[in-house]
Amino acid sequence: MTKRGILLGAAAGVAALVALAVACAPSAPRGGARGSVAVSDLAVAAQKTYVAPGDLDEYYMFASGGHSGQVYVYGIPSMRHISTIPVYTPYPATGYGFDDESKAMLGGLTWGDVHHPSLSETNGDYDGRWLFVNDMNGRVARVDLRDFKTKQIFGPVANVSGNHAASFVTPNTEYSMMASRFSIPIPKGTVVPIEKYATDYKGVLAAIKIDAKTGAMSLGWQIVMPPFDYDLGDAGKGASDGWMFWSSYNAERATGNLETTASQRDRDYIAAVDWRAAEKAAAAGQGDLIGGVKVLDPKKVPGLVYLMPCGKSPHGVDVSPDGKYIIGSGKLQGVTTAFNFEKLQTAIRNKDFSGEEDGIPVVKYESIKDAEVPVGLGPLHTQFGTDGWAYTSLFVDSAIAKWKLGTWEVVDKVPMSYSIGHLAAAEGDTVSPDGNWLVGLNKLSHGRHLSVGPSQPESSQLVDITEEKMKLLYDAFTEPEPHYAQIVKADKIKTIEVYPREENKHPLAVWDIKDAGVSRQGGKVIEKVVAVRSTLTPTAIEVNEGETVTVAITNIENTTDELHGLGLLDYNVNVVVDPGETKTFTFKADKPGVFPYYCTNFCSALHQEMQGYLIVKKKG
Ligand code: RUQ
Ligand code: CUA
Repeated sequence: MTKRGILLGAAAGVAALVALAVACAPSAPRGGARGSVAVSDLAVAAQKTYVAPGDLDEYYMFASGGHSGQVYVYGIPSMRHISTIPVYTPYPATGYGFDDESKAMLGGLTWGDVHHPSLSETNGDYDGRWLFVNDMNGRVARVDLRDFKTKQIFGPVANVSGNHAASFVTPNTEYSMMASRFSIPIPKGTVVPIEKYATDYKGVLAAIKIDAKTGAMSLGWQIVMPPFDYDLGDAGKGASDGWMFWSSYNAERATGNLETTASQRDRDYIAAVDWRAAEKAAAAGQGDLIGGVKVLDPKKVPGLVYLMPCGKSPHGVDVSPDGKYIIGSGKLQGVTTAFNFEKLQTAIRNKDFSGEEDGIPVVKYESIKDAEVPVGLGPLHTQFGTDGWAYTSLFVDSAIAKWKLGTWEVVDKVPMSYSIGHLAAAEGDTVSPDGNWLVGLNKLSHGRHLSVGPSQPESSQLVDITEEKMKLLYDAFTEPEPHYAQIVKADKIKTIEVYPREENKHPLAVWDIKDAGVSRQGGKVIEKVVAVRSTLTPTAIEVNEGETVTVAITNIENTTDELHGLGLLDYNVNVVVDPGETKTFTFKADKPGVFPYYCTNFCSALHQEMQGYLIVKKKG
């Protein structure tokens, strides 16, 4: 039963809960913040966010974990942390980054900085297949939502430096887009003095092609750009399908103390890219070979890129659900600007330009702007609800503003407890947002939780947007650092809990304990291990000092949640295999002795007995 179903069906339970909340409230205002909140409001908030034992949340929220390198999965509306998906950083809890397969994917980097999760889309709607996430180290990863596992890390991509403005997908997941935040001389490895920044450093916009069947990523095309700092992006949809928008700061092309040097001009730019034209130009073989890949130059291939002037140092750029408006937020302003896509097309057709930057036409601001919406100070990001409602996060004001597309009136504001960065609405980046939940992803949280010392948690706050007035319902303390999140209806995600045996094509998989054991091939030891309650077979592995050992472990269980692990002491080995899965790990047996290994995941009454010995025999 859904959360809402439960609420309707179990009226008696709700009444009891409300009574409880009312009874508790008078003694509650410990933190002081509650003092002004009416008891009835607390009761309603409790009722709306309460998910009873055994009941399920309505939505998944996938939140970026910033420089933790991971993605965190929360349930909405409970805000409960359900799972961690390791992406760019080893995660001992699932053995990620310890087995040969995930180690190879990480490629020697043991950290990543994840900013923008992007769910795959079909016709502009989340389709529940994959989640793409960027890393500042020029990479994008694909998480399969069938098993919530990272399946591919693409990159570091040539020429792209500081991949912040990523991993936004196009409405049919044709591409995941990326861009340089830190312009550098390209190709990477070139050294040019910083004094030549304005002319010799370059930004790069890039599209990663996504295979429609498998989700496999490959490089689509790249465009070389002036040395601005490309910051955020959003793909056009509906009316603007086929276009991509990237915000940037530092139109000054400044270096040094950017806080001042890059805040001189009144306007920076949003780059509007006709990605179908870029696709065509790349397919026709246009572009210059830089860093081993073809890079399109807008000077030589006109019609690819236009620059839209936008209020001082824009951060977020967000396309409305119908694709008609592009909302650009100058973070040093008190307004957010709504650009009209149709006007942009007209201006391009009429060459209604106010200048150019490195051969890229700058479109006249007045010709493409529909409104400057007085949302409040420090607007960063905009999300959408139903009926043209828009919600803009205000970092400086520490609030969310609610306003209407088309009429541009600001109708409500709700204070966030600490400076809000991104915000995420239920199905908020799709062509049809749900308009019920909104989560503010705050940058600071101090003071609203039990103290944990100087290293404070991050906070996220759940807001109810079903009524005219927004209502703050709930505080949660989220894993660092939630830059952005996407919220998808739970029933769109179809998971498996056991890997079907016929899908396991691992060459070293074994399904019967009689096939487990050692073989030697060209000086290498291959050990096939079977994991099933409650034995790791074989229970002893004998190798010679100096040999390279590859252990392939197959979990032959086909029961939900029957995971087994193999922790090998003193050799830094820790793998976990899910039911039906095979993983390998390789190590050099360079320490003689007897080393216990054991199952790390509690799996049965005799889990403790699931153990064995690696015997490394001394040379000579
Ligand atoms: S950012 S607070 Cu890394 Cu998306 Cu806007
Ligand atoms: Cu297998 Cu514990």
